[in-house]
Amino acid sequence: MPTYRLHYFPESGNSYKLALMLTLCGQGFEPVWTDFGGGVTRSPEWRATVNEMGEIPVLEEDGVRLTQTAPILLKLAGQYGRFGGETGQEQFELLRWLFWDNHKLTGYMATYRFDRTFTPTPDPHVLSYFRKRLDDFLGILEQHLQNNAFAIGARPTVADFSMMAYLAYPSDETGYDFAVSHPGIHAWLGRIADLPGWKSAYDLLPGKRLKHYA
Ligand SMILES: N[C@@H](CCC(=O)N[C@@H](CS)C(=O)NCC(=O)O)C(=O)O
Repeated sequence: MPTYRLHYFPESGNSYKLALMLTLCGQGFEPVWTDFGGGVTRSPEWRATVNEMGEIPVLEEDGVRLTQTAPILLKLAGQYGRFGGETGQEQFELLRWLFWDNHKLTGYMATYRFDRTFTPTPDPHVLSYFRKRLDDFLGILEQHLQNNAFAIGARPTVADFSMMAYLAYPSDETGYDFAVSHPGIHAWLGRIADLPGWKSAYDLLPGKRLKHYA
């Protein structure tokens, strides 16, 4: 069994993707809380010794540092034989949603939520630009989930964990009440939360929180 250490901060949906995948695969990890709000990941020392890309999360597997959640999720899916694609077509679909998530859904939701909720004076024009883009992306996901139980069909995969992570935080952080605005997304979040062993982000990622302004 490999030993895992996860460098994270609790509000990091990207960290939640990995924490949830490890948990659902029955793997424990040592949580390494990181002072993101204090600027640690911007320091030259952290970038030189932990992640040259200046990003959280970092997953250490038997001391080897891994970054970028999409390839890490795919690697874990292969290692544990769970939540991956089983055919070439499924693997293609899985990658399609992972790329879309990283570029569009997570990319915008993470930035929107951070600015909206965890910064003292967000620029309303910037927030409104992000919100407009997100409304479009969430509409696309809603439409897809009206016809599919999970991202690539009938069973959950790492594409679901990637897309779900930022949407599963409390609505006073995301600024969306999906039960009201996006019933398909709301029902899909419920299906993921019903998976055996599922835990919320703040259950899996303990420690000091960022100041909540919104
Ligand atoms: N594509 C990366 C995104 C990681 C990411 O953006 N992490 C955030 C925190 S959740 C971060 O460290 N941001 C620093 C920055 O954008 O400067 C992944 O999937 O791991």
